[in-house]
Amino acid sequence: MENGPVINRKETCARHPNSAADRRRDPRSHPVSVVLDTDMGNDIDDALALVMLHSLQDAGECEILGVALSKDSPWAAVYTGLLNRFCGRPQIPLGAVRDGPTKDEGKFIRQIAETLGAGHSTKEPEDAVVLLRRLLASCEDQSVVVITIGFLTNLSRLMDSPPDDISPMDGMELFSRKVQHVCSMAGCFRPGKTIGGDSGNPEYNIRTDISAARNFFHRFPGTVTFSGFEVGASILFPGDFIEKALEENPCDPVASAYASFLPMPYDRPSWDQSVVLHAVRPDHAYFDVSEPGRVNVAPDGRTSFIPDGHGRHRYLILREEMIPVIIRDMLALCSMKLSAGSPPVASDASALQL
Ligand SMILES: [Ca+2]
Repeated sequence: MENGPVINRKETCARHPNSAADRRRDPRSHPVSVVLDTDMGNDIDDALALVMLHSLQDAGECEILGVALSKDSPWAAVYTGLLNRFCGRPQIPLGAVRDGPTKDEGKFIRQIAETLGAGHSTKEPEDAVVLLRRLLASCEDQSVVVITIGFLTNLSRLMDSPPDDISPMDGMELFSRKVQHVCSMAGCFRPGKTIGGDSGNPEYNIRTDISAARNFFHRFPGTVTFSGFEVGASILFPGDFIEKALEENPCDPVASAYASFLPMPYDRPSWDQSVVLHAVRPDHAYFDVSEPGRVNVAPDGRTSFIPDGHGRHRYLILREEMIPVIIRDMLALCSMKLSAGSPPVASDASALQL
């Protein structure tokens, strides 16, 4: 894994002021600077979301500054490094949670990494909070969009981090100063409804680390757009697309992971892909956006939205007629990589090591 310093990030960000107005004028000239925080390995949508970010970067619409992992398995970093290499960007810095939730290996991160020749590395990935501090410290103010598609463990710890050699700012100041916007797949905002098939339990990304979610969402003073459970649950990624991708390239690490996650063929909700689409393409109007307000995370992890004209939170609203448009664009982005990546081979295993 590449853990070296991010060189000249300030210059890069300075060239791309990255404001919403700039992007409206020419989105390709002002790519969105993205930091992704993911629980890679718990569900397959994280892998597809990261593939889409790579395609959006190919199209000049974003730049992936780094990826923080909230799943506490060493295979999460191994698999993510494999995916990044497959997509042509092995140099993307990775950071891993320490003593985090969900330590199991899940159903694809170890299996696919081993099958495709990416062995377990003896080199421990950088701490996710250190990576996040380093990335943010090197960027211009209000230039970063953070996309979180897992638990809030890393972001909560980042906010609580003290000044250090990386930055004289504590985590709260650093995050508030550098981050323009947070887009989060978390919570449930379907009035009067419970989470499908979950008997009204709190949404997974919240309930897996409730204290982190409460700490981050209640204290972060910046703007957050939530993509609730109900949004991605209504957008089904078609399993037949994966079957075709596997026919073209049996070594595709994402299609292979999809087939390893559940018995094929199956369609899967697009929770994490949805928030990526909105974060990088907010002007495409894939979704409606709620009025401003405040999201409250109850001690049991249930989320509620309190309208407030001065609030910094909003949530996405899915109109049924947009579902085919979203699926079309999601597949177009996935197609750029799933049938065109460079297949890793066992003889090249050393290049896949972290
Ligand atoms: Ca996820």
